Amino acid sequence: MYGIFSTSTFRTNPADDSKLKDMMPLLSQTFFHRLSTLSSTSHLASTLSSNLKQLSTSSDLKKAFAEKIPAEQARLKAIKKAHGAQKLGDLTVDMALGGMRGITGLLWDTSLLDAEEGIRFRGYTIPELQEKLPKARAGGQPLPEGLVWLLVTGQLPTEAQAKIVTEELRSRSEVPAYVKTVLEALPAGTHPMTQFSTLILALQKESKFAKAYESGVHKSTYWDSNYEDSMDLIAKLPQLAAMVYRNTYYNRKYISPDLNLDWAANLAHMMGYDTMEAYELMRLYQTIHSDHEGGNVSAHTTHLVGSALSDPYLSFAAGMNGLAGPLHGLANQEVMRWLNTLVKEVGTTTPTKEALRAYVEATLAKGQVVPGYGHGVLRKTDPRYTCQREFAQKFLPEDPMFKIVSNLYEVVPEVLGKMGKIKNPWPNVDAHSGVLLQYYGIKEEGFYTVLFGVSRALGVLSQGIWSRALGLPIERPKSITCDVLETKFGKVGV
Ligand code: NMX
Ligand code: MLT
Repeated sequence: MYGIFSTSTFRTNPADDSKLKDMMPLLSQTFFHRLSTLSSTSHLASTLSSNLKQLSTSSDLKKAFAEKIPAEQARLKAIKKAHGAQKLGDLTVDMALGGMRGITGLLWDTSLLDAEEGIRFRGYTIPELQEKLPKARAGGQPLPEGLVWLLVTGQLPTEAQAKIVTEELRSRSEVPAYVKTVLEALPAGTHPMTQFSTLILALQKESKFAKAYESGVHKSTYWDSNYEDSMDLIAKLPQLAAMVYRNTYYNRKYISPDLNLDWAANLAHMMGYDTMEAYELMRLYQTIHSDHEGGNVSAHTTHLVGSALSDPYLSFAAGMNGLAGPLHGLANQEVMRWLNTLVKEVGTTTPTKEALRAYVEATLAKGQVVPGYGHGVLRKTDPRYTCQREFAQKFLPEDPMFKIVSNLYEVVPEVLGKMGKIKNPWPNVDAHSGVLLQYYGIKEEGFYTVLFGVSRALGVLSQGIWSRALGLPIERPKSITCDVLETKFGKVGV
């Protein structure tokens, strides 16, 4: 048998397909109505190209994507021709020495971050996505599959189109048997993110992009095998993640996929969590962590490595190694460790605000960061924090850990602000996610970043196929030495 679990129960129902075709004109009309209402209420019009706004009635994601390519290629060419010599900003030495902060140097179409407002995915805010993307349950959380359609095509999907992505991912989800061998060969104590990244790399032998390149395909077709790899990888990631989870914390007692479930619910299921609320949380979690424009470490790394025409497995694994850093995605693990230590040290799950303040101050006094606070671009509370807070207010308002997180929101910004150097004292996405997970029983914080990583694939791989379709070049910024700086601007006494 190929694969770890039998997937023979899964079949696409051909009757469903023909029903969908019949429904398409009606669904298209509804979608067009939704889109036109929306473009007057958001700045969608300015962020989507005219090509991407054209309605697609395609019942196939790859076809819908392919239809868009020629016009987007032409658009980029025209932008380069007309505006190529325009300036995007002035570069200072501080910027070069300060982690390239404030330097605009990347094209990233799937999302855009505003310092005050937060993230927009193809022009839509998180509350807009919660309202407009198809859902598994009425009034519930968005299906990440609908987000994939949006990120790849630039258009909100119909219910039917989101379902098509669910089916496409199911059909690609089988994980080769050797993956389990690789996983179980890793020494006990290997961090879940290292396991996750290793499994992604192990799958690289499946790369259709690498094979196509080796066989000498024309560069105008790179997007095709890149799409195949990206969708194969997105489809398999829930199972890889769940295997890492069960390998690390549950004695290798793996749980087979339930191929009747959607992509995110199946992840919760394979981890061992089968309640409606756990499914809903996973759908929300996987939606909101997916993309945060191009400059964050995981996105930029995936993009950089991909620019060398390394295939999606190689480039995404590299991105995951960046996500595993404590100033980036590992912060969700660090937040939960920090909260657990807080409860242990103060000796109660209902600490006063004074006790919280003292704990935050003690953290800073030790020369450590307060995890979950601050951001490289955002200058307000992260809307991803806010929507998780709303979820908590609805489903776990009395949870002691949620109450601690709420009280910290009232204490930490003031303490951090007093340091005088932090540019954003407000909470980011990681300040909240662990509290929701622990409430539903997922208490193993060492695994949290893997969940972030599964979601991040949706954004960075969607952008990746566009990068290949647009023929974006290999990245190669210029670096500089201290000697050059001193020669150029003068030696400074120390
Ligand atoms: N606690 C303590 N000090 C902080 C914090 C914080 N949460 N955030 C920033 N600072 C310090 C920072 O270390 C720097 O100090 P120094 O000059 O001594 O090096 C100073 O404030 C100025 O930093 P900023 O320019 O405000 O922030 P920067 O853009 O350099 O870094 C982060 C952004 C996110 C790396 C930083 O805010 C941080 O370390 N936060 C805590 C870790 C975290 O939550 N990371 C998750 C980010 C979101 N994600 O998912 O990736
Ligand atoms: C992210 O989601 O990637 C983080 O918020 C970090 C960032 O945007 O710099």
